[in-house]
Amino acid sequence: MQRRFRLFSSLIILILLCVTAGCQSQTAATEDKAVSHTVHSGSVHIDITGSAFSTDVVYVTKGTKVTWENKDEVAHTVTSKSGAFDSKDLQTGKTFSYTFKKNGTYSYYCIYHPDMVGKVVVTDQKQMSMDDPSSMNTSSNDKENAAPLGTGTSGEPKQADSLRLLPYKMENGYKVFHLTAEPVWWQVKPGKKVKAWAFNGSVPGPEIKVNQGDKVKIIVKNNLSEGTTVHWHGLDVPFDQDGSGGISQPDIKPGQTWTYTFTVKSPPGSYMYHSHPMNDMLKQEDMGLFGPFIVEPKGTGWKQVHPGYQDEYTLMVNDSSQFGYTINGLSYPATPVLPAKLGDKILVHLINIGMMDHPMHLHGMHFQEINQDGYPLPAPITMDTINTAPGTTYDLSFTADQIGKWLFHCHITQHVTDSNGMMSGMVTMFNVKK
Ligand SMILES: [Cu+2]
Repeated sequence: MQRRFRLFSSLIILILLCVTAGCQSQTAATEDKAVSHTVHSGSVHIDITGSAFSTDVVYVTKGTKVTWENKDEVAHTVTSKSGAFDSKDLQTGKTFSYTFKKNGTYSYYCIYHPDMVGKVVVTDQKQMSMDDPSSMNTSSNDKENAAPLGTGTSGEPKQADSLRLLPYKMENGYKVFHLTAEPVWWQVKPGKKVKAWAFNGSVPGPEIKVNQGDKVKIIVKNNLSEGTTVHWHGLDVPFDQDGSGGISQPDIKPGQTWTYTFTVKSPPGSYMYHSHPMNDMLKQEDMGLFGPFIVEPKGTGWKQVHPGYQDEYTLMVNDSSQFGYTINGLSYPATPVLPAKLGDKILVHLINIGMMDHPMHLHGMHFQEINQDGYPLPAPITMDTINTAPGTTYDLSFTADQIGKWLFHCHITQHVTDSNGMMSGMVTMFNVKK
């Protein structure tokens, strides 16, 4: 009897699954009908940047010359899966061209980064419609690209560490910032797009940079489907501005806004903000609702107060189940390559927003830990590996005294290797040039 019931329930689940799958493919087909693609002739240029090809799929006529240019700091290859062409190692600034003489679909990838994929479709047609069954296999990619991928939504300029700086307006002596919590698609690395809940469309949320002594007003809009708040982690704020849902304030309901007002009293250093609702805190942080909060010295920047700091970078390490092991929401090779000139003094704001310890190790150079949780250490400690703990922030200082591409990565091997054994996850590098 029990066995028959199990068989019966399996059958019901199977039917339900089939029905759901059927619905999904129908929706995709309806959306695809509206999409058509220009077919290029003559020559086409594809950039390689951020460990991705600038165009996933390109449609060309016979005789078209396609040129790829590597604008990344690391070498890539443009390798055809069928063996039709192979650029071999394409160093920074180098190009590779191939003229397509036969109709067909040419898939290609980078041998060092198998997630980097692209396609050239060679056709006689002037316009490719997605109704054409020969091009249907590319539709899911195009559809996902059309989704609002997390790129920052309030005009935040992107910085070298790939974080976005949150702009502000001065109003009655207050620096006024706007944050919106909203669902977005986030690209962790080429080929890995996941759903995220983000501030202003990016994971981490935009970097808030203020000076010690500033009066700030931060207006938070909740465009999520559930209540949220924002907690100013490590900053000294009055109790009613603490942002702990159900303790210092009610959750901000969906569609509502809340204004936080405080004076920045904490010393110059690294802090952060993250959602802190009454319920679902684990889910909200896991989905990406956090960002860095950097306090700069009063009146001027670090560069003036500590003469010699030419470069200032913020790195947030995370191990969320949604994104995997990331630095600034990205997994190697999509993580930023941090530029420096030989002799530069570099300040790194290092923040662990994950659930695990991450011993971050620097190749080639030693750094000094100068602050922890924003406060200066009595004496800086020189090291090359710092074990970062969940919820803790660190300020590191070092001089770029050797030319090279120096890795900075978590030293737990599982956090920097994917299931195929490829380097992935919590890896970034400082590119020190003359
Ligand atoms: Cu780690």
